[in-house]
Amino acid sequence: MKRKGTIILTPTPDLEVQSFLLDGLTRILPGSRFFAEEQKANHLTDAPTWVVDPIDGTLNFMHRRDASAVSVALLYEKMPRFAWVYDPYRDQLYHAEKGKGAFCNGKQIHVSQYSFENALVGYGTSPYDASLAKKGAACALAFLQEAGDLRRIGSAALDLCHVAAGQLDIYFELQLSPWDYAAGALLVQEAGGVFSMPFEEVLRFDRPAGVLASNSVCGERAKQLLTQAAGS
Ligand code: LIP
Repeated sequence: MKRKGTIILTPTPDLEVQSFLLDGLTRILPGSRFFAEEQKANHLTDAPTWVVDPIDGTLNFMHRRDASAVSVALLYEKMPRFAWVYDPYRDQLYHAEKGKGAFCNGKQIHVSQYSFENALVGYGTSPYDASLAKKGAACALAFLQEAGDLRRIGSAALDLCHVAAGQLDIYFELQLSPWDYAAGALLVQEAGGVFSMPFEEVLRFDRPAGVLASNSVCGERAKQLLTQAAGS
């Protein structure tokens, strides 16, 4: 259960979608493990593990804004091997398999080639951690001053799909949970982009982390600006 102020952010559909997914995924891969947003205990091992966000963009969903997605990744040895993100409002299914490319409704997708100065930058505000609000806003301002423009969708999974599809050039968020980014990370990588965790030593999918995704042109400048603006 998530709380922001007095609002309880775990609407019933979250739990219902998660239960439906866990039941179906278990039948597809008997014995597989789960690392899911609405599960109480999560522990990532080397075993095949489904990392599931039943409704990414919960606040949008609760306000009937058409920007939420179902995000599922299959990890093996703690790294994503398969990814699926479904946007029900546009009936778009993004999927990727390690080493075999990224696709949207079966059509291969690729990151953009825009330069940093012309980049469209998506970002997340980590709304469940008020202590990150000012730092996140400072990072957004830095990108607004140096890159093309900003967009805030409110679903990290969709933001990462849009980077993979070349509709965003950069995406960052100072703290996200593995179920928000595990599928999107593989989609970005398989679409020719860069997915990194500028504040971690290595890519990790076992606990919340700050994330940065970009096309192949903007990566270094984006990482430099983000780490500088975040004060690390
Ligand atoms: C959300 C992310 C969003 C982020 C929020 C939250 P949720 O996922 O997709 O980008 O800003 O903090 O994590 O909670 O709606 O599944």
